[in-house]
Amino acid sequence: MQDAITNIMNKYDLTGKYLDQFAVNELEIYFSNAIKRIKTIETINSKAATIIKEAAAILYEEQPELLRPGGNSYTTRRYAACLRDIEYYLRYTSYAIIAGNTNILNERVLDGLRDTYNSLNVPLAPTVRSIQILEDIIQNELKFIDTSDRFIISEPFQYIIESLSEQDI
Ligand SMILES: CCC1=C(C)/C(=C/C2=NC(=C\c3[nH]c(/C=C4\NC(=O)[C@H](C)[C@H]4CC)c(C)c3CCC(=O)O)/C(CCC(=O)O)=C2C)NC1=O
Repeated sequence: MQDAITNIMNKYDLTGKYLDQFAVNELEIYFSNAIKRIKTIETINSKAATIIKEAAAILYEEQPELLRPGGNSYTTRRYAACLRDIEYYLRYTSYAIIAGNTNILNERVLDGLRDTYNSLNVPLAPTVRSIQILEDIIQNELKFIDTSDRFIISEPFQYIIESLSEQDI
């Protein structure tokens, strides 16, 4: 697991260098929006259950066929699995947001996920959509104005979306 700080230190440790101006600039960026990162995870933590419910409601309103016979969320077992997956995405993005680094997503969420989904016929497009809906809900809760502040939130969600959307080679 890595965060913005260990990420920088690892690089400098590899070459045995002190933290120079370039490293300091990177660290300053991280610390300058730290309060916003904390605010974001506090919001996620206090509203997680509602956020997940709302995300699912929007997804199923847009794509009601998922809930019908033949749909991947049909049966309470699969419906519950889908909501649990949405919960995973919310929780792990909150870790990545406070870390200021997407490394944790590779290790804990994305490794092998596409293959698992493909083998279980979990459709990727509505999964990707659910992740975008989660981001939209959180952006809407926080209402940051600056693009760089909005990026704090979008970074991990877009990272997961890109990884799940990658074309097979
Ligand atoms: C922490 C990292 C992590 C992730 C991300 C994860 C995902 C994950 N989702 C799964 C299943 C599933 N995932 C879904 C999800 C959906 N179906 C839909 O219609 C929607 C599009 C979507 C919800 C948005 C469903 C329905 C299943 C059950 C599929 C089945 O067993 O038929 C499975 C197969 C094993 C299981 O059912 O538990 C995994 C591993 N597991 C993990 O440990």
